[in-house]
Amino acid sequence: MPNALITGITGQDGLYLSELLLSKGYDVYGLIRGQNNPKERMVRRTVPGVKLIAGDLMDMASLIRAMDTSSPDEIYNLGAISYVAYSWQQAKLTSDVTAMGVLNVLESVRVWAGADLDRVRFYQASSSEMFGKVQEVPQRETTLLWPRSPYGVSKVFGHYMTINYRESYGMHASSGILFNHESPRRGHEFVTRKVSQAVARISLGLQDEIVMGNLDAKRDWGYAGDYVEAMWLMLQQPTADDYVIATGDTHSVSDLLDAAFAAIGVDDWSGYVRQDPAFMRPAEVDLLIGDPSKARDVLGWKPAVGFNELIAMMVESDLEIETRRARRLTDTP
Ligand code: NAP
Ligand code: F7E
Repeated sequence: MPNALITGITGQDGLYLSELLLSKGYDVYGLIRGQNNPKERMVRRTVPGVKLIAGDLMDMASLIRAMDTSSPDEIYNLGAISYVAYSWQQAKLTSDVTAMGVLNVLESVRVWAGADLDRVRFYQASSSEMFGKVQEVPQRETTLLWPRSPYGVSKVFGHYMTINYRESYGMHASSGILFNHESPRRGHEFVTRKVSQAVARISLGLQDEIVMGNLDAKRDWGYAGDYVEAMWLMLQQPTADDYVIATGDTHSVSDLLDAAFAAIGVDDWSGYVRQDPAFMRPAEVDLLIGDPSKARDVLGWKPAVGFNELIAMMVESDLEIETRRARRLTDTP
């Protein structure tokens, strides 16, 4: 069975993709950064079959060592500084990791594989944030890119560098332009998880309100478990290409609040939600909605989990987590 190397193993998608590849019999290697990474225990517990390799996207030597250790047939480059709001605060670091990190991986593969480059397949985690100030609705593979944040700009660099390695070296390098995808494993900094956790805590009487930013922004939200299937499918194609992965539906942040509060039986959430300019962004992406027809026609991919089901799943999971946490606190002598 093939070997796969995943960067970003500690993230939401790294975990789902590892589970998928392990279930298919792959030998899975994950790049983990930092000395004593606090998420290492969680990864070892959640996906014990994954072999961890120390490395950093900013350190090309460590990437070449990771290639040597894992001898990958497939490389999934999921590692990034991925929180858009944070990318304004650390624009240079975001560029070093999220933009230059892609070049470092591509160049490591090229140097390491040498004459056997055609044996390796590469996936780049591109993003709907590249569409930014959208020039077409819905957005598709050919839509002009107009990023609105240092994160978006970095992803555009990685996207075109992936295409360039495909065109320059004939590398099997594909780019998945994924729209927002969420799950109970989503980081707490992202709006869906922030809301699902807060709603669960409000339901349990542990919190009084949620402080939010822009409630009018619209996103095409899907389920991460569905989206990692699309990543794998891209690398099984005879020819590398770029694909939009999306549901084709869009919802506002207000709709997200509707769905999350409905899951705990609350119709009118106005008394629980406060807005604060601190959560507004210097430049917002107002509307994202993807056209996934190429992925459907070529890959045979379609999402299984819809918006309301996704948000209900996240609230239910956070209710369990917060209940357990509250019990542990009352049990403490
Ligand atoms: P995530 O949960 O934020 O995970 C990001 C991963 O990148 C973490 O494992 C993190 O490791 C790792 N990382 C950060 N800096 C690194 C560095 N210098 N060297 C090596 N690894 C580093 O992101 P995700 O939601 O799983 O998304 C996966 C990828 O898809 C990202 O590239 C993201 O930009 C992209 N994407 C995500 C979405 C979405 O809606 N989720 C949509 C489109 C594209 P630590 O835990 O050590 O920080
Ligand atoms: O924001 C608005 C915010 O941080 C969604 C990343 O995975 O998807 C993600 O990027 C929307 C924005 O995700 C709050 O202004 C309002 O309009 O959950 P988010 P994102 O910025 O769309 C793309 C595809 C990626 O590639 C990224 O890596 O929600 N919003 N109030 C808020 N957002 C947050 N985080 N917190 C708020 O309080």
